[in-house]
Amino acid sequence: MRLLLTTFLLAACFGLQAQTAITNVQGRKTTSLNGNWQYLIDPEDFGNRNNGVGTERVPGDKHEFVEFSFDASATLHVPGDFNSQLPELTYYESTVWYRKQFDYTPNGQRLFLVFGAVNYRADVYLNGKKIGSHEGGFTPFQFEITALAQAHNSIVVRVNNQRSKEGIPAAGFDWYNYGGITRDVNLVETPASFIEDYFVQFKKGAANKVAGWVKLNGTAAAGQQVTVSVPEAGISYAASTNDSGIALLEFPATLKPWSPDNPKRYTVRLTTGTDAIQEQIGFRTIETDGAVVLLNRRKVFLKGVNIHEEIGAGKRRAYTQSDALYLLQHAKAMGCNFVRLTHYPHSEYMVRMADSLGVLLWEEIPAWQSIAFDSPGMQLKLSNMLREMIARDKNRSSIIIWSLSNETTPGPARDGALVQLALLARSLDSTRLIASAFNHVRFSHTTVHISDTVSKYLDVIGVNEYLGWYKPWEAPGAAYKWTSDFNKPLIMSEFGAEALAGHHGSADTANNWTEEYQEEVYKQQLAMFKNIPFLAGTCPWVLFDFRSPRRMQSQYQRGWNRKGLLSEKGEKKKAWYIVKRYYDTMGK
Ligand code: GCB
Repeated sequence: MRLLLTTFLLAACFGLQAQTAITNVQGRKTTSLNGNWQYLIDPEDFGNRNNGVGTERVPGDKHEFVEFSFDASATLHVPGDFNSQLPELTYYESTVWYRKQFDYTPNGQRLFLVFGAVNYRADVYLNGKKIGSHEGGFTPFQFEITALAQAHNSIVVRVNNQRSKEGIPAAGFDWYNYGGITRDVNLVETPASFIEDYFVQFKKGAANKVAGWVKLNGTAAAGQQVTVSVPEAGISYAASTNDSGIALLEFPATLKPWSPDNPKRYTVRLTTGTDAIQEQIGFRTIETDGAVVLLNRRKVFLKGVNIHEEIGAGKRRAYTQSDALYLLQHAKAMGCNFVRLTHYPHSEYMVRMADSLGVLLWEEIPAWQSIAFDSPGMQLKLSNMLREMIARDKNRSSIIIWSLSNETTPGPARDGALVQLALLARSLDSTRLIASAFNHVRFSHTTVHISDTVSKYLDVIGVNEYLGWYKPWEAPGAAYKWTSDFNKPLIMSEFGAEALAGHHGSADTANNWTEEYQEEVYKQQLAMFKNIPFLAGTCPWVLFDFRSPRRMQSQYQRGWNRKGLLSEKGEKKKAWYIVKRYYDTMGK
């Protein structure tokens, strides 16, 4: 009874919820729904209130008055943000309705409609009926439409990118709020009983054992045999599913470990009586020992950089495979072996590209600064985002760190929420490191102390500090000392300063936006880093200048955060060479 009531209350509060997307969409039988989608711009969100657009209401008779129609509308490209596609949408933050029609011939398979990401809210209608909603702009979601699909179909999506205090991120954030159906949309066909999800990685700390699970979906999911094979390594392992349709895996394996120097991946095949799927998976271990990060049992220094999911030169969200290549190649060119994907899960192309190029990744949910941790439903929303991120990317060897938040303010509500998230992340994936980026460190002149108590629950502590920019130096960088309450690795997850590329002048005034000032900040930072014995990695803020409407300095910023080591066009600023030299001298 209680369960029924809870289910009812949840449904009443949240309406029809989208499902977590199936894993490895690329490895399935798909029909792409990318391309041109018709649209209606609805700044008042009127079509939502009178509830006619989603259901594609048509006049009942010649006296009924309906004031919308997709039929003669122009189109927006999907995937892609809407802001960069039409000048009138440049700063738009409200509702856009999208419509796509498709034909379908039933063939006995199950059918899923999978969205790679919609920023920020999506209400999805199929053939005039609402099939569910999703909140959160950076993770995939799906609906099973097997019973609803017809010969001719019409999908309508209400996309709304309005900021709100209860959103994640909340009302204010320092990046461009690109709205729209920003990632691929696919129809995925599966057999009645199919491989829904799986986790195949080295067992925590064991480079000679693979462990994980395979989860089947369908009425006959229990008691099925699942075979996992890695042909190149001569591995074939069979297990049976339990009553929940899950087969646990654990088998010895001699596999070359994946690393930035040798991003070796294996074709891994999963087979059941009715389904088969395969993909390229790399295997590596990642651990900490005191303040050291160990990759494949060897100490590694994380030579990182922060990247936003943006192609600045095109003033648009990045969303293609070649965008991913472009962004990661620029990180590699600076000598990086590590990238922090700020401040949200980037597209799946990005993590798969990192797998293939050999780039280690920090991936995080968009719990950025002023999240309303004590508002009802917030924990559930945070947990959903974490689950969806881990569900999508848990087989990617590039990902070594799940991050829970960025620059949130300590206090009972935040602390409780982050501890819950840390426990959840560990329960979903015991193999990776858990981190958070903090900015509340204690400065006492030239001593900096790390004391955020949530660190107890983390493997790696991230600190964002802007000495030389938001906080003036009190002495040269070399005079600073760092101490910590925790014997854990520190990643300097952000530091930097602004400079307009090509603008030169003195190195001693912050607000002249010169390359020389930015360069000097980096020199002082690197001098300081030499004194931090527990430093395990660094991530300058940020690789490219990026768009941020809050940046209104009219000579140098003009809507851009200028902390890039590269301009939005890829021009190297002087500080870029400082970081490059630092990383080159650190060796492998
Ligand atoms: C930060 C934030 C980052 C901002 C950056 C800045 O601390 O984490 O999102 O863009 O500072 O430039 O102010």
